[in-house]
Amino acid sequence: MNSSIGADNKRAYLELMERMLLIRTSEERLGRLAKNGELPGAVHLYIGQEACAVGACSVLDDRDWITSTHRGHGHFLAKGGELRTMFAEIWGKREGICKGMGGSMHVADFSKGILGANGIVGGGFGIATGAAFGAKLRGDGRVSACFFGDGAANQGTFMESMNISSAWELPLVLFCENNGLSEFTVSRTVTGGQLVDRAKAFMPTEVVDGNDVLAVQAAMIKAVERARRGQGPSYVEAKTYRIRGHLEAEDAMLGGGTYRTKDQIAEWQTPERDPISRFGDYLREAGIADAGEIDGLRSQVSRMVEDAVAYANAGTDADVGLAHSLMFADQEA
Ligand SMILES: Cc1ncc(C[n+]2csc(CCOP(=O)(O)OP(=O)(O)O)c2C)c(N)n1
Repeated sequence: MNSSIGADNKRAYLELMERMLLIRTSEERLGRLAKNGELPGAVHLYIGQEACAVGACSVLDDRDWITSTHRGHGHFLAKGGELRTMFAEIWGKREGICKGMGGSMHVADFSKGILGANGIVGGGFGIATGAAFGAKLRGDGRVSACFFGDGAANQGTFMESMNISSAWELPLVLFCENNGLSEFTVSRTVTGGQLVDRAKAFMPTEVVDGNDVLAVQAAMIKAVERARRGQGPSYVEAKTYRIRGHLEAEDAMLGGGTYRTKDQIAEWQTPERDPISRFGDYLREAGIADAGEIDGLRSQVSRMVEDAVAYANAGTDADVGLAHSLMFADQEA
């Protein structure tokens, strides 16, 4: 693994592990609940891509902005969003981070710099670029990071954001999670050339193993430092894979059709490729943490997830009347 924070910094390493486990465990729980019909609406799970959000967000602080995607739970948790209120949001409860009005695809917490998951593919480009422009105008040193998928890179707004962020030297990091899939389509069947080549025309680029949390972190450190120095945007592309379907109702939606084989999925589920098990191996082999400590994190995270399920179940259904009063920033709930 590519180590960038120094093996002596044990706490920082364990935090990376804890965050990835939190995302994995909470998403597996959501998957089971969705299967049992116990969640309102659809969920798009992030399982397999945890090292991207966690590695990237470990370099950002609360003041920095992120924009996310339809697959946004991992970004929300990696940036410091609270699990309980995220679950309550997914459950459609008033206790939710957006009062239950947004649901899974719109989890947001501005106090943590989380400008929101987004059901519009490519919708984050303009928002993240605008946040970066605001940071530049104010000179407040904030950085804006835009998470997007390889499918979103085929939206025109990708080009528009690269252009203006480059021309105006905005503190922006364009972070592409290239999992090779776009909804139910294999991306290469609808994508010309290499995505990184599009970005090279505008800014420094780096392509990393997106299942190696330390490699992601190392690339992000360079991109964020450059942005903070006022030198403009960077593009980071993390090669990864989505283990679950596009959404949890996928099998029913596809009606027996498929766009990938079980063997293709299994190729990414090996201990050497899975972002969590390989980081666990690294921690043990480097003498940073033993198996007992990692198991301790697993138990701690499982308790947090069960607590969040109970919190969300005990919540009150969203007040639909709020739909008319939450449109503008100066309106009170
Ligand atoms: C503007 C827009 N067009 C189409 C869709 C339907 N849609 C949902 S996800 C998706 C593909 C997204 O691909 P990618 O960005 O690679 O995300 P991933 O497949 O990794 O989740 C599409 C076309 C949408 N949500 N928004």
